[in-house]
Amino acid sequence: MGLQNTKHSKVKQANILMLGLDSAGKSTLLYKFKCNEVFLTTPTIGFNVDMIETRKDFTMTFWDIGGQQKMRQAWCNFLENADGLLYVVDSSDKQRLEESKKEFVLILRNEFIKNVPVIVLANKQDLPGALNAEEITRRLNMKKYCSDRNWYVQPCCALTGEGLAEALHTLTTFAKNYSRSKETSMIFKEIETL
Ligand code: G3D
Ligand code: MG
Repeated sequence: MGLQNTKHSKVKQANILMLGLDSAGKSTLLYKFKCNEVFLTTPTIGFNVDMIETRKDFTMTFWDIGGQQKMRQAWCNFLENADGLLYVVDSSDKQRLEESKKEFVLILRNEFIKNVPVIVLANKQDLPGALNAEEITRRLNMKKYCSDRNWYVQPCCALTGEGLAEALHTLTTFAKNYSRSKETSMIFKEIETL
């Protein structure tokens, strides 16, 4: 009976965590998702939260967490209820890509985020010398570090909005599937305790 119910239940909400080094473009992306406009951003102290309906009856809550060195220690506090991770990279900042990878790998190793789907946004594609999605995939070693989950690397530009519709579409699909499987496994656990 319980299982039959899950088959028909609809996942309506997902929590999406936005992480990445400071200045990668997280807050600009969030504004663009929400309003399709470019806002002047100031470095995020703490975090921003916004809810966006990406499909009919499906809302995603985006948590945009500050990426400065001090804030990174607090990233792990936000991982527990995430249904998706949006990791933002400044594709033109080759100097800090290794640092970004180091932080990314640290998050992926966290038990709370095990199996949670990942979209990497290879942002700032408009800037000269920006690395393309294939190169970002290779440099972050996605195949190795994300082998236990759904993942995708989307090239984009937060200023023009290029690539953002595709990113939201893929993220919605991944997050819905993840939330559904989480719900099913919770129901199995409940049945086991009966
Ligand atoms: P963060 O929230 O990850 O720290 P922000 O990053 O969203 O505050 O963006 C940092 C700077 O990068 C901002 O410029 C913003 O306009 C710029 N930026 C964000 N996305 C893009 C992009 O796709 N292309 C280009 N060229 N710039 C982008 P300022 O000058 O305000 O620091
Ligand atoms: Mg910010």
